[in-house]
Amino acid sequence: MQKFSKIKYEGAKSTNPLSFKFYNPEEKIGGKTMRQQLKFAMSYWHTLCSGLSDIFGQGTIDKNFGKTNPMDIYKAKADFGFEFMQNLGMDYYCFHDNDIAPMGKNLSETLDNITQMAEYLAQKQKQTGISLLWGTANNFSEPMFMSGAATSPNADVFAIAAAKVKTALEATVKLGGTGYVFWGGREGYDTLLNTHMQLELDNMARFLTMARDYGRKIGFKGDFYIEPKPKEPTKHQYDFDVSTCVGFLRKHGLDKDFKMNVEANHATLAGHTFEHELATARINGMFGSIDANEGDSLLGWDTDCFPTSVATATLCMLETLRAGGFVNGGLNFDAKCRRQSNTIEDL
Ligand code: XLS
Ligand code: NI
Ligand code: NI
Repeated sequence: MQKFSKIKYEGAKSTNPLSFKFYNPEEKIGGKTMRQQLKFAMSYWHTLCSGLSDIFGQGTIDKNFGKTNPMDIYKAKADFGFEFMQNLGMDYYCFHDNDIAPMGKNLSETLDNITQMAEYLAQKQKQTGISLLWGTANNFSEPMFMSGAATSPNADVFAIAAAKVKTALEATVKLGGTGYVFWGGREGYDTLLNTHMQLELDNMARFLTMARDYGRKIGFKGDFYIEPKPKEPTKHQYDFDVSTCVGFLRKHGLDKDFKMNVEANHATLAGHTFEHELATARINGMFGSIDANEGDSLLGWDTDCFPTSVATATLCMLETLRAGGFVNGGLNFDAKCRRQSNTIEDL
């Protein structure tokens, strides 16, 4: 599937579309190389999993990499992904548990697949020197998570979500990840008429506390992150914006272990600028990591476009420098191609 080789810095005058015009990894800016300053990361889900489907149509690109057996498909994704990162000169990646391994017939088989694939990724990291920026668990796609995970009214769902986080944390620790993300896509509600909001928020705090305690117990030294988002898919999400999350974490004594993973398009969905959210995290001592993307001012959802606004990117990097630069965090491209950009070159 791979049709290009290493992408190089060729300068602003280059007409080669597969070259860097301004990103010169070894050039020093503010005492660090651009490579250290920017810490680019590949999102496993968009890059290696998304077939570019939308609610009106099936995918336009096949990401099975010529394989049919489930485990082989996921190994092929990893093989392609690491080659892709090497060609682009990316040093980091981020994943959800479900991105790296196929679902099994039951929960224990699914968790087992994740653990097996983490072994495979560990080998790939060793061969290439590429590291894990952060891991997470997908506790929103499967039907059982229709009313949330940690805030589901069903105790079994809470337990399954916890088991998935446990395994994803173990995989993150095994792979030396410096972050662990919680994005609560369905942790919220659609109507108060059938929602016990206080119980749900307390359950979310219990869930995060257990995850924090377990992570520290198994040797996770990195940062836990909350990734705020006000809506989509749920109408009202509890992790609305950075301010809301800071208040929640302080209330529940989690502010020493948690920081923010700020996503550009989530900021704009909350009615803020990206830099506002980054500055709010910074002044509260919770500047952590960034999901780099952009929205479309005419569309009211998370379009996950690649960032193209030089002005916004500049303000984002200014805030990053003001915060002292990335420590455990980095710039994860939580961004995907449009449906029509369905070739590997587009990627
Ligand atoms: C969705 C989120 C998601 C998180 C990881 O809107 O951005 O992709 O980054 O679960
Ligand atoms: Ni994100
Ligand atoms: Ni998002």
